[in-house]
Amino acid sequence: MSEPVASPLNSVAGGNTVRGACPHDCPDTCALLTTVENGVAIRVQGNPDHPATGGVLCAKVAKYAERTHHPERLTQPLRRVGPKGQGARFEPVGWDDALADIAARLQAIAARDPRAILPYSYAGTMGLVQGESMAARLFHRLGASLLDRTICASAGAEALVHTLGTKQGMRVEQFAHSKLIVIWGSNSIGSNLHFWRHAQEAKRNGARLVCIDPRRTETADKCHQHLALLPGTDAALALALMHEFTVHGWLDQDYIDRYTLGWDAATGEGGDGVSQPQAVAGGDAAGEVGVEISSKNGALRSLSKRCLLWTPERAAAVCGVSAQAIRDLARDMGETARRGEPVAIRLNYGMQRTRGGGNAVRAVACLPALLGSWRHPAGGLLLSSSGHFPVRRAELQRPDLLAQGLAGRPPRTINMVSVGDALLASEGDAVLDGGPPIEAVVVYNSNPVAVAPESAKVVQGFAREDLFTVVLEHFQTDTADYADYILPATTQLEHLDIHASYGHTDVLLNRPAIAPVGQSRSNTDMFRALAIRMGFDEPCLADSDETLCRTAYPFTAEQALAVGLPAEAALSWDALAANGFVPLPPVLAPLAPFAQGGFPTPSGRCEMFSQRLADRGLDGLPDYLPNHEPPGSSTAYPLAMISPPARNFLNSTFVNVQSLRDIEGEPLLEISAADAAARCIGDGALVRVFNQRGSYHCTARVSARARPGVVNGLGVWWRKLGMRGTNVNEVTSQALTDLGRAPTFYDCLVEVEAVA
Ligand SMILES: Nc1nc2c(c(=O)[nH]1)N[C@H]1C(S)=C(S)[C@@H](COP(=O)(O)OP(=O)(O)OC[C@H]3O[C@@H](n4cnc5c(=O)[nH]c(N)nc54)[C@H](O)[C@@H]3O)O[C@H]1N2
Ligand SMILES: Nc1nc2c(c(=O)[nH]1)N[C@H]1C(S)=C(S)[C@@H](COP(=O)(O)OP(=O)(O)OC[C@H]3O[C@@H](n4cnc5c(=O)[nH]c(N)nc54)[C@H](O)[C@@H]3O)O[C@H]1N2
Ligand code: SF4
Ligand SMILES: [Mo]
Repeated sequence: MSEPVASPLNSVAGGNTVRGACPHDCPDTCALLTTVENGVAIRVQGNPDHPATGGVLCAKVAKYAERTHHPERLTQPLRRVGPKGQGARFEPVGWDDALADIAARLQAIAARDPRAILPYSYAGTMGLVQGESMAARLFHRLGASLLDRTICASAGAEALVHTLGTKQGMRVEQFAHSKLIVIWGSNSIGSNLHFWRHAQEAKRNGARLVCIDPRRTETADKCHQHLALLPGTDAALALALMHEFTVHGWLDQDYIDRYTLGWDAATGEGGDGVSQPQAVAGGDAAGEVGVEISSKNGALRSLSKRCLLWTPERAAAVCGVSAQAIRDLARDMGETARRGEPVAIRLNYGMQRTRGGGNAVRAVACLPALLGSWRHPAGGLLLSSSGHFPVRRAELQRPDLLAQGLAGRPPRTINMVSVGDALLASEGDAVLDGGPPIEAVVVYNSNPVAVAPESAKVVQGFAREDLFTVVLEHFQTDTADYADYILPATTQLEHLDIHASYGHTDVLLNRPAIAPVGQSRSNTDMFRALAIRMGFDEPCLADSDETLCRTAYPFTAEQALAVGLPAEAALSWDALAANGFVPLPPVLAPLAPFAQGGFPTPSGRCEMFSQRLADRGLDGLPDYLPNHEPPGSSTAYPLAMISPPARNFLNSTFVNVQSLRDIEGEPLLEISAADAAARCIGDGALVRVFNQRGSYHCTARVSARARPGVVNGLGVWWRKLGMRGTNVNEVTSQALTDLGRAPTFYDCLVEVEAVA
């Protein structure tokens, strides 16, 4: 092999360089340039022509060639011999034998009840084709369980949809022109590097930067103000900011009157809007867990009244920060807005991983409307830009095939967060959603044994001898150790795909740069092959990757109109194929999208009060909901633990790339000097982190990055590459968030002890 693999879409960017897209679960969706020599990818760089990438990649993906040509890459199908789990042994098997046996085993289960088959996938690749296109078609046709893909972003997604009406927001490049940027629940330098470039430009232009994060991150280091609040207390802070905006007259009453719903009784049809102060206070204090803090009957309709209960002092006590810091932040935001200058919030995922994460996002998402920040292109908020993309999901995924597969049975959905409980559940358990026990799991684009909460149960579930497990992977991950078959998958350098982004507003195309390594096959190719062996002859189960790419978006005026968009929303396939990226047309990604309201909610307003939530028996207004495990509420487990990403890993991806693991060293637990001293823990000591669910070992890093009362367990290590075969998810719980059925990784109490 000397040339990049031949493909109609494999025209090179110049010489031996191929244009692609970063596949990872990262808001930045960078445009890649891969240099190929003798069939080997020797270098992966950022495409300088793509403005959002600016020619710069993060340290992880700069190592993508090392990962792709890793000596431990899976290059042939494998069948397990001997017991499941860490140390499991496998033998090579031919593709035909592997696919025939897998098809036969799945069909035997499907003959009884196809819902006993669970596909388990997430965002190992964000590609629309190698993600849920052919996979979804096959599992729909089969009638398999549906997977509720909630492990990351669904609390915030549901919150945004119930407040702004959509997952849309500011254009990311506009942050460069903001005058005050609040980075809320995000470590931009580690997780959103290309946003940080714009924030730095704003800073050079005199903008003030504020970081709201329990951890003193490298991003916090570079901001003017850092509020190190306790995990899960963001809604209290947001309500206190509203309090200050109100009492100091910083509200944009004109914007509120025209474009919002639920701020005061006039726009919200009355109701007292007042939750019970004594009950709310219960959330602050130890031992008063679970006090419901407001009426859920939909009668409370006035956020202006609710926020008046949240003095800075009261929020300060809940958040564990000073009242003055809250006043200062409110003043900065309020006075900047009053001067007519743009205030921008970069809201991310940190706050979503606690019980009240959905309410917290709703509360924060109300702030730009109160200040009128949406009037400016450089003001407002950005959580996710994914709602701008006109992805033709139904055409890609063909949910219509499900009825055929189910043959009269009701569909059943399994929440991926509860996979531990689901695998161990018996007939009738609620977590099985009315369907049968799970008999087979097909895992692709995910590593649940490492990333899902409450490892003890996840491991026990995957270890079931009667469970048939197939894992499509690049490497023998912790999950692959439990497989009956491991199928070698291509990486982004070896397959075709098309991308959206949740941090910018460009569509990207990824061309294969090299031939599949070894005998590896793309996810789509493997699912097409399984469909044939299962005897499914629907033509859509044979669509090529190029056809799937062309299906992903409206590329003609007729296709745009057919999905209810104006003709000018159609994308240009030719421009995408020529450049590797194409910006969304302005009609889909406007500057200042809500400058004149136009929120796509039922009322057309920014819904501070949501009738849709009230109709579900939930609080129609955002409120502070204490954690499932409130900091300070347990004497046995006095420390709150968060487990944010390690900068050089991407979730559990890259943990096995030596050059990156060398930088991270070993699993670390950041702990404050006071908490360490109280436990006789020195810097560098081996410690055990434990609670009622389990324990794991790591190295203590006594550090000002941890605030007193909170410990930071960094990164989702591969269990087998960490210490003693475990990782941080031994202690996290399967409890869910208020909205979006999402995980509560950062709502977790632990104790820490030195290990002799
Ligand atoms: N290098 C790197 N980049 C990544 C990832 C990775 O693993 N590594 N993961 C990717 C994925 S899957 C995602 S979803 C995104 C996440 O993207 P972001 O949310 O932008 O990034 P994180 O670094 O997870 O930042 C979350 C921050 O929230 C803080 N935090 C924890 N609890 C709370 C809280 O209750 N309130 C507030 N205000 N802050 C809190 C954490 O300390 C952490 O610094 O990043 C993506 N990018
Ligand atoms: N404690 C704790 N746990 C967490 C988090 C946390 O902050 N703290 N973060 C959570 C978050 S935000 C997320 S999004 C989840 C992420 O969880 P996952 O989506 O499971 O992410 P990864 O761990 O990166 O695993 C992705 C796997 O997909 C594989 N893969 C990549 N591309 C392909 C492909 O084309 N084909 C196939 N077959 N496989 C491919 C990779 O090799 C990798 O092993 O983890 C969650 N878990
Ligand atoms: S992980 Fe994010 S920052 Fe790194 S190359 Fe991919 S998209 Fe860019
Ligand atoms: Mo995520």
